[in-house]
Amino acid sequence: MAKTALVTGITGQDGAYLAKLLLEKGYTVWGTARRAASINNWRLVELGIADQIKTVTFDLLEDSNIRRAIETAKPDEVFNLAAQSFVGTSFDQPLYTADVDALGVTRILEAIRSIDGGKNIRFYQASTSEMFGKVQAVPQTEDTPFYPRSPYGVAKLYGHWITVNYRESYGMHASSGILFNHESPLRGFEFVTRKITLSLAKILAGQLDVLELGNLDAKRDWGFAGDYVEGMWRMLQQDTPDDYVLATGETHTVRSFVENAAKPLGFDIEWRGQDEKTEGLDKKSGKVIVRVNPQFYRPAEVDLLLGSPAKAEAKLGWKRKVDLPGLVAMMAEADARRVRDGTLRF
Ligand code: NDP
Ligand code: GDR
Repeated sequence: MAKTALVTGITGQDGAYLAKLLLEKGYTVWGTARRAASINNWRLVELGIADQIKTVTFDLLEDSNIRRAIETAKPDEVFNLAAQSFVGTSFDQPLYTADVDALGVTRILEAIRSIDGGKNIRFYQASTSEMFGKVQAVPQTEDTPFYPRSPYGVAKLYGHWITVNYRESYGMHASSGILFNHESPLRGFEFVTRKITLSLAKILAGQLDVLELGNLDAKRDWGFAGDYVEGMWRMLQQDTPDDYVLATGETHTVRSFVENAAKPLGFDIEWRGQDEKTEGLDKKSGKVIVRVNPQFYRPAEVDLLLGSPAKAEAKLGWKRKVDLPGLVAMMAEADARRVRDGTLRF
């Protein structure tokens, strides 16, 4: 029988890709959207699925609307992707971030538990490699101790453990995906990969002079969001709930992401200076097109993330398909086309 899913945060990057996947699998898909003057559904429009989603108004801060959303959608599976997801903002809004990313998870789990003791609804929590923070082992696995380095990471750690706790306390089918960074042409503009590809496209079109960045030496394990939503879905199809790392097993610096994104656009970057004096010169035009601005440094940084997807590969049969050069090319080309054609959506 066709299943029904409720996806919180469906207007975000992962929500849009997951909704597309679930529709392809024949699910009825309900998505939650925050009340706003106009719904921010550009990603669903870009994927051509906006009119196939049933929407319900919802905020993770409000207990009663969470219960109503679940009673209305009657889901077999709930994917909790909604979050204040920007690490930088969590330093400015730590209490809000905790309310949404930590307590919000408990609100959903309680709402699910209040229906038949939570036995008939499967739950996915969007946990994160930010929980590893100051890493205690390389590569990071499901067994690596956590040491979060931001209010976001701390809040997500609560969300992770409350999911484990409801699984163990009440026998709920609750799983947590510890996902490393995953990107796409639908990534939010404030995240570093999309900031890089969009800014370089604008520089190419003469709409921007310089791309300003923070820490160029941070290392991340970047994959493609389209691959990662497949892993989320697979977690909920298992007989037994569990926690899984999804990662590529490779790590790269922000600096090398810039170099890789610049190449297909015809730029050739040479780095000069150090730390906050670093500049990236385009050898062809002789112009500085990248500059460090300490405004984008974080009070505490996560220097290195590198995940091991071994458990997900063995137990879920999951494997990422897109590698870093493929991801960078996909994003750089999409942004160059949007800027050229004037089809950039917000
Ligand atoms: P996005 O920032 O693209 O999307 C976040 C979604 O959450 C949006 O739909 C947003 O709605 C919604 N949202 C924000 N605040 C609230 C709230 N108070 N109540 C209800 N909805 C809210 O994130 P991603 O798609 O990239 O990530 C999905 C999830 O996975 C997040 O939980 C993130 O923390 C986590 N994660 C992401 C990783 C990544 O690399 N992308 C890696 C690991 C974990 P609106 O459109 O109204 O703003
Ligand atoms: P992250 O992603 O914090 O890993 O969280 P982000 O792209 O914001 O930063 C990655 C690294 O790049 C460095 N950096 C910059 N970052 C931004 N945003 N802007 C800049 O100008 C800049 N310059 C350098 C950062 O310091 C950092 O080291 C993402 C989010 O999707 C989380 O929700 C998710 O949980 C984690 O990935 C896994």
